[in-house]
Amino acid sequence: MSTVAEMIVRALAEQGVTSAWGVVGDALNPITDAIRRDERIEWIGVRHEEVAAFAAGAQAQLTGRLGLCMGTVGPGSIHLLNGLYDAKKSHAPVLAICGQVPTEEIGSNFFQEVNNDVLFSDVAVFAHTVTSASQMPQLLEQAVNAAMARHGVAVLTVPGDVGGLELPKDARVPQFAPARAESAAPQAQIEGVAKVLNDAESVTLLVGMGARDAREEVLQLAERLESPMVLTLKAKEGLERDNRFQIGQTGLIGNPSAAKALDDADVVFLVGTDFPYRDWYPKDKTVVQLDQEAAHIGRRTQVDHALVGHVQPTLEALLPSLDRGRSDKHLQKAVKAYSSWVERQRRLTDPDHDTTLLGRIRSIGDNPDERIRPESVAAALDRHAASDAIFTSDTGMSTVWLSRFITFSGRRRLLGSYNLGSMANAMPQALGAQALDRDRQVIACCGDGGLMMLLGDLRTAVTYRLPVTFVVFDNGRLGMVKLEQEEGGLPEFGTQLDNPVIASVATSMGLKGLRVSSPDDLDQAVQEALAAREPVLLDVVTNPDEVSLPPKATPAEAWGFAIAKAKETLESR
Ligand SMILES: Cc1ncc(C[n+]2csc(CCOP(=O)(O)OP(=O)(O)O)c2C)c(N)n1
Repeated sequence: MSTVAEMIVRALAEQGVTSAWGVVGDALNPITDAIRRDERIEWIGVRHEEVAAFAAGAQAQLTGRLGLCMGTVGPGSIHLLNGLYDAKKSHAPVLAICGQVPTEEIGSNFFQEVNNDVLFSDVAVFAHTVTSASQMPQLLEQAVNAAMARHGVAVLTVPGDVGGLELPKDARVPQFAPARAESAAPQAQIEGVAKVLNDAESVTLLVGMGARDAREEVLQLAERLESPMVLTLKAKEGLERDNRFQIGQTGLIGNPSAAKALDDADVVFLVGTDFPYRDWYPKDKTVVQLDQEAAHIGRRTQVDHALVGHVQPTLEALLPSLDRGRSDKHLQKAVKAYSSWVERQRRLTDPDHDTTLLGRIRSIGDNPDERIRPESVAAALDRHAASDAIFTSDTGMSTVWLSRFITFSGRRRLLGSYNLGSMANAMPQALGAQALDRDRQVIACCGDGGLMMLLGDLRTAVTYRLPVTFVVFDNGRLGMVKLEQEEGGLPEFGTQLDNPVIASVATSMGLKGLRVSSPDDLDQAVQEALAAREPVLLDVVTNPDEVSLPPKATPAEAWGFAIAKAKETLESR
């Protein structure tokens, strides 16, 4: 005889789930007890359920397998929401098992009762409540199949009295659907696109994470077309290394050579990307888009020629039809511009070098020379991190520094809240990554604002022996908002953070806490933090005035920045 809860846990363990993240509580008791007895899934009890959902989403993104998180009745489940939205928008298959009031009370506005099927209806591809044992295993199968096939969130709500119900004697063993086969776009589409590409003088590729498993084909495409390749942030991992065609990112975090290469091309070829920023697509180009989802075609910019299929088999079918022997002028121009931008960036990490306009504007305020530049922190991490390190970055300026200074050579991986754009993601995602493999180096690049939002779960790293390196860009600010305000010509308001000494907080929470505030000590501190084989928090006091201007700042933004600085200076006098 087995129960609903036991069936769920057994089936999930057999599906490859290795961790369950959540906070225990009444309605979940039969399920968490089944986890305890089964022993194949590690229970990781967090301090806030949002952390559970972010961690499960991180695991799903890194492995392609199902992530699992749990929240108990009402508020415990509501707390999952933000992390589940991140999973949804990152296309991560995650199952959330939520508690519910006893079945006889459902609908009576009982204590803590929330209608989960309605609550999760926007975030989930499947959200249903199990009210009897006879619905199993069908509801579980549908939930897992929906999450896996539609790369999204499934929510299974289990009232307290249902988890412990015995299954009927003839209950089936759950069976999950195999993955869908990858298919190429139709031949007629491929032939049409081959002609467009062969006729074009210059082609620039914008490549997203949909192409991550097609590295060889994408490189061959760039070679055949002599095309510069702009990578989205999410495509950096896997595609940046050993790639002479790549010219970094575009968009707010990007670099001017990427935007220019897109502007200069006759044809822009979007490969496996849903890059959302409309303003950063070039105008009046012939646009080709390859995506496995027909619904993604043309939703960011007008598209002239569509290829609907998976990237790898479609490019494999397209490549033989592309002419060889094209001029490499367009490629060389873009690569040269990119290399000189990289060199200028590298000089920014040199503390003695600040001759830029930005540096001069900054010096209107106060003398920043003694403070650590965040760029230098990212550059030091890049130098000393392992070639297979997993990086996570918080929404905020740390994502900018990471995208510009951390290179994704070797087998490094990268996670962030790059589609939802939630703060506080880096720490929980790092916990999720580390629980998959405690021997692999995991580095969380956290904003001080982001870290403090879910601070309690630093302790989870200690409790579960997750030796993450948390690096805090401690600028005492909501830095990205400060930048937005200044670009809009507003004086800085509401962005200052009255932080405690974050390293000391970490120490009292049982982590190794290190604090560094002088540029001279930075490199040594980064090495020491990365060498620790325990949870460590490196609190780097960085210069809050260090901002990054977008690669194509409009005159209005540049003026706004100058005016804001002048206002702040006058007001401080
Ligand atoms: C949950 C959430 N709240 C608010 C925002 C808006 N927001 C985006 S970045 C940011 C500031 C981030 O500050 P911090 O974590 O200190 O990083 P910094 O930009 O200073 O590096 C804010 C408030 C958000 N994206 N997510």
